[in-house]
Amino acid sequence: MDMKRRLNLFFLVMILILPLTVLAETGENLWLRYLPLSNQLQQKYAEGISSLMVAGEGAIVKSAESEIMMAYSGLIGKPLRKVTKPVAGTLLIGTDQHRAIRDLNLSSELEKCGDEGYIMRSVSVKGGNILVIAANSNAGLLYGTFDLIRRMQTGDDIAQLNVVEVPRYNLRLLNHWDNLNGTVERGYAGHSIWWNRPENETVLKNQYVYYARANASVGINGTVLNNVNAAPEALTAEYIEKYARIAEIMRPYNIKVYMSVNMASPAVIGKLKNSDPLNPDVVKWWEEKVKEIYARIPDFGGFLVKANSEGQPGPHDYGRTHVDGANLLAKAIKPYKGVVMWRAFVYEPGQEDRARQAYNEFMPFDGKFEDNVIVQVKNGPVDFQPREPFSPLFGAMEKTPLMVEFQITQEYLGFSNHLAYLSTMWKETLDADTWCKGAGSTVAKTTDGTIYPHKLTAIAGVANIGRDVNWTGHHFAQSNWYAYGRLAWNHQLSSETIANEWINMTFTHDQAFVKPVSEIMMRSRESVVNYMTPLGLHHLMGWSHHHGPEPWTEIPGARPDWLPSYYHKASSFGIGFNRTTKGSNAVEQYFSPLKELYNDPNTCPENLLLWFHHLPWDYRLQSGKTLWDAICYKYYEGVEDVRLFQKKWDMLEGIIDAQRFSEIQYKMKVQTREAIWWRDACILYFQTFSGKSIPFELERPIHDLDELKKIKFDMTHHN
Ligand code: GCV
Repeated sequence: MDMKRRLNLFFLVMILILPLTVLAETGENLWLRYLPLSNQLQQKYAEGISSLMVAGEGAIVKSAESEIMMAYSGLIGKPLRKVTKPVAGTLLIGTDQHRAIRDLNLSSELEKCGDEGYIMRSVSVKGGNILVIAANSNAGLLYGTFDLIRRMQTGDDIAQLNVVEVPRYNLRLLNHWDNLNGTVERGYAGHSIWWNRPENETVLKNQYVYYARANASVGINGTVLNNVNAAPEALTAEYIEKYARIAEIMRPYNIKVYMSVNMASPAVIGKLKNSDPLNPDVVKWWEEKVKEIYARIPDFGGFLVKANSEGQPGPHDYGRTHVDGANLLAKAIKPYKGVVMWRAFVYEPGQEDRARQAYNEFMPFDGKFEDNVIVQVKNGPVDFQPREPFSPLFGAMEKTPLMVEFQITQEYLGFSNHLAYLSTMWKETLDADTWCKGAGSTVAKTTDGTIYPHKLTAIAGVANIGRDVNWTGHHFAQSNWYAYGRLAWNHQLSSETIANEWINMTFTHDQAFVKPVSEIMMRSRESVVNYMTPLGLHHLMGWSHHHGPEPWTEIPGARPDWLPSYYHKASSFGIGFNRTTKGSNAVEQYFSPLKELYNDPNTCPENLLLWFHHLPWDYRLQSGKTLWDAICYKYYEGVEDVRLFQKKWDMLEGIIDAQRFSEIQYKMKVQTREAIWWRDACILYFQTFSGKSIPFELERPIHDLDELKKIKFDMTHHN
């Protein structure tokens, strides 16, 4: 080929490829993309902030400084000049220990900010304004800086700010269910970012710094690096060293590391005779282990424990109690200011309603734990279902601090294949009224120190992060990581506000995109509930994979409380779990007037009806529909929703980059297909009990029940 033809070919290829690369985004930058803003915004912000003065020192302040420099030059398109004296247009970041901040007389307001809060305020000086971010600690400065960056990323006005922000919970943690062999329990975004990594240190460090920045940007200040189904080896010198290296990278972002521990560790790795919490050798072993950890990680956060649950060892193995186990660790770690998060996720197969068990097991221990123990309770009484009532432990345990555990990873909500924005689900729990001290005693207020003035307050979210390029498998699953952090910081934020922030930062400011996408997100969780488990149904999924529908499961030898039939109790009479006073009486664990409200099918919220009641197929709902018809309509509504989401999404082509657009488009196809799978499986199966026909105006199922029962779900495509 001659030179001219080669050149022509080269230009042709470039013309074809260039737009694709320009338009491609992998999602790896999360919501911290820092791409240039519109000219108008750039001009506006550059007028407000043109220089930076940092009155502080230390690694965390350095992180704040480098973040604002990076964000500014990316968003505004020019570097932020550093100055040593504030002048009009200066962004001044500092603590009260520095003169430049002291001179502003902010101390009475800083008193409200506590350890990690901050003030952000415009102050007039000669020739204009300066913008001040002030805090009592470097951590507060970091969070204030990220707040300012978020405002710029979302196009907010920053001209006359007067902000005081204080986090609602002291400990705002991610829980990684990552195994030391690199797999992730219920992880759908690839293998663990922490364990069994062949990459070199630099590659890992870059990834971990990005992780730390993303977490700090939403206020997350702690992370548990290994699975609650904990391998005893996590406590060996080898892993303590690995923990220490990660802690070094997290520290400049105010993130502490925590470890899940296995209660049999003294016997398994310490070679003691047993792991009995009252055995003096065991007590000594834990004391020495804690000493070893703190020698390497002076700011180590503490332990997370799953004991005597789903086969994990614990104090019951020796006839001891949860209190014995938790206090053993608490005493060992107290001199170092560490905490113990002891999980209340416990249940045993047997006659008793599983939804009652955690309450029954933990209530007798209220007030018996050491003051550095906090009991970690899943949001609902069973297990992270698409909809559950809140756990009755909230509000009931007064003398012991409780923390809510949410699941960010979508174990029961379609893995990383379904678009399900979970903020609305978490708000439902946080805003739920427990009535423990009369009206307005929300779950949030019972756990954040408002109603019960515990000093130790915390919240946890089971992470959805893996080695996938976009971190979370589905691009929209990033919004759940983001939303969890924002709610952990301030549970009063609305889900819509959070969604809009995230869309603006992650995709575009274009309202033609923001508005429909926000509507999709806000509706999405309810749609999943409708096509999986409407009207309070729960636990209808396959017993091992937890993904597709298997309401019919009968597995010889499997635990009866793991089978869907235990939960739906469908028969020719009707469907639902009777938890009223005439049934398992789980309603008694709630405060009045909730218990009475739940007990009566006429007052029970319709979306929890079959959680609390077993009702005949002909039972009439408020709408006048029979129960059977209402179930059908709900399943169909869920499917119609996701079809509509697909249509809305298709119309947005061209507004955002082609790569993320088409990857999301593909996932939406999968979601619709699976929603139909759920609908058909549940309706056709329940129909074998109800004997009724599907309402005439609804389309016919596209599957056959026998064919559905034969589907063998293959997990390999979903990890
Ligand atoms: C970490 C559910 C999940 C398990 C998980 C458990 C827990 O049962 O299916 O994978 O184990 O919850 O929260 O401990």
